[in-house]
Amino acid sequence: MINKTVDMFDDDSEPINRLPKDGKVHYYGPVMSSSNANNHFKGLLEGIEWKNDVAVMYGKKIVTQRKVAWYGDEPYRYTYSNHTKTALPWSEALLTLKAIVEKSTQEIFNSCLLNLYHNGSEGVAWHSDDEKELQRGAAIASLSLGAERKFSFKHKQSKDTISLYLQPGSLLVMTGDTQRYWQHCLPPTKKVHAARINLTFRRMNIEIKSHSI
Ligand SMILES: [Mn+2]
Repeated sequence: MINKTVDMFDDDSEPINRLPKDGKVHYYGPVMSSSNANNHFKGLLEGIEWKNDVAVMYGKKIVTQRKVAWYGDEPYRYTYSNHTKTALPWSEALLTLKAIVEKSTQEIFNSCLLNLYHNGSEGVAWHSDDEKELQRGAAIASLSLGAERKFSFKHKQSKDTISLYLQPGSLLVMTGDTQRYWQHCLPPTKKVHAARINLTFRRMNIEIKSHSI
């Protein structure tokens, strides 16, 4: 554990902003007990409809080792890396986790993208969550379960880099201009041999939802 809890909150008992400029990243630390985090991790491993992710790199379609799933209030359609997904309806477990995240952040979310990283060899390259389906500037709340992993931000112009470690059961929230000015990544590492599940709660634009179901 890198950060002492006493240093994490300012006078309003809000977590401090981890970015020096052009956006806000608040790290809340764990928002549930470690046994709850562990139970949710095991439950999601079994209960989520995990699918291999498909990405297009250098014009080639590749299947990633990392698995993903997409849930929401409505069958929203979401496109990234030239691949479209339709949101599945919330499970009870996901609604429980959504309620915890909404209570901690005082924000409302209508969808959740889940990622399963089987071990440290799997990660995500530098990117911003700036897809057109997402409400611009809306909070994106990232709940981590399972193995602790390093998470990094890089400013698009200055290349300033900020890293932090995401503990099991912890919450990280990105708001404001963060996606516009910063990229983030989950760097692969040889040090981690266990799996991590990440849930990113988001706000989709309602008008883009699919009406087919
Ligand atoms: Mn992202």
